[in-house]
Amino acid sequence: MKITAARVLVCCPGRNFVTLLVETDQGVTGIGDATLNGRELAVASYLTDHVIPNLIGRDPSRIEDMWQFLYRGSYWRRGPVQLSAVSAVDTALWDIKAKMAGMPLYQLLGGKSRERVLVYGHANGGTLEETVEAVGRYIDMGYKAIRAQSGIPGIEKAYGVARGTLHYEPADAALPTETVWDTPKYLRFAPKLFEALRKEYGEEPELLHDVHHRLTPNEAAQLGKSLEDYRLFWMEDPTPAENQQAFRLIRERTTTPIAVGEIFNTIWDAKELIENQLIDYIRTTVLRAGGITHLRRIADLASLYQIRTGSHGATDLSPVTMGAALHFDTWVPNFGIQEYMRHSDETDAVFPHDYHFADGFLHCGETPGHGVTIDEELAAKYPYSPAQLPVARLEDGTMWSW
Ligand code: CS2
Ligand code: MG
Repeated sequence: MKITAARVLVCCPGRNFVTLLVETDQGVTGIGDATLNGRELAVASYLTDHVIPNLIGRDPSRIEDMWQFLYRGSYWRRGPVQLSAVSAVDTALWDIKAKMAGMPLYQLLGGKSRERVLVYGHANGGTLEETVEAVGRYIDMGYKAIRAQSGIPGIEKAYGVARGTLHYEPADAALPTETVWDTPKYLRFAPKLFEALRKEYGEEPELLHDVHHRLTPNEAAQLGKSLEDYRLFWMEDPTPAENQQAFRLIRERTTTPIAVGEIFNTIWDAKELIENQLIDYIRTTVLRAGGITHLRRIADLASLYQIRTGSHGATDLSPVTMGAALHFDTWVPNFGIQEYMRHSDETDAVFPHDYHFADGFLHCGETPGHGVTIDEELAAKYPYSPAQLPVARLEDGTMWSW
């Protein structure tokens, strides 16, 4: 079996997506997602100019060897651009293998470990009251787990809050929107939000919260402690993880569970966090961390330390990633939860898929492969539109982590 052609499609059905199609001499095509929010064209070029010429004529069934060739074989390795490209190839090759086998992808991984995949949705509001209401709407839709983000008094354009009634889409302008951050205001506000949520909805709904790398380790420990009474499912990205040891300071001072890893690209980014049991959930995804092939290694390492998976699933990961992730989630023994930020109707129409939501869970389909395709004709109607993620500064102008 041989790869005969590969193509990159960039489209913008409501937001930008980069999709890789790998064609074979058996007439089977595999599809992978290569979207890197705000840096889409860098990955498209990495694929088109540097990866695709290497794919032609190779055997697509040699997934592991291809992974090693593209990662180890590349002298300049690691980072989000390379690994998003490698992930797209890997996802497309698993799609091809499963289609050739006539099986849904989870079967090739070892079969089902569960019947359905617990997901969390995104509730947000401009004020505490609006956020409480938004969480109620998610409960009404059947969600068992809900992430709550809120506008914060005195902070303009807080992370995670949608403008108008639209879903939250942070990449909102061709050049980054400037936002302002204030840690003391946030630390005073956050416990009030979760106190109000528990008061309104009781003990049962799982509540999650994303700190989005904004705090120092000590501040993160303060936040974690102040939220302990409200029993969060997790506190996400409490501090940047470049220095993995920083999490020791948080871990030693609070029992609030910690989730990290949506921006990680390899097992090396998570190694110390996992081996020292500094986190509870690892958020690496099929798309950002080397496809199914590498994510499986990360999940296996995590399983030795009773750390569970909680894959990133924001809207900037295309339905192709969601489809592949759901097969992974259906198989992986140490599954925790899957993020599920709903795509817009335009996005869903461009990427027909066989997964579906019911009663707070996503169910992957039984179509051979990962179950997601692309309608190329429709995609062509939505050309690429430049959009970058915002940046954050402190009130005095200092650059901060967004
Ligand atoms: C987030 C994302 O979903 C999450 O947890 O942190 O919204 C993140 O900001 C985007 O994926 C950035 O592209
Ligand atoms: Mg996050």
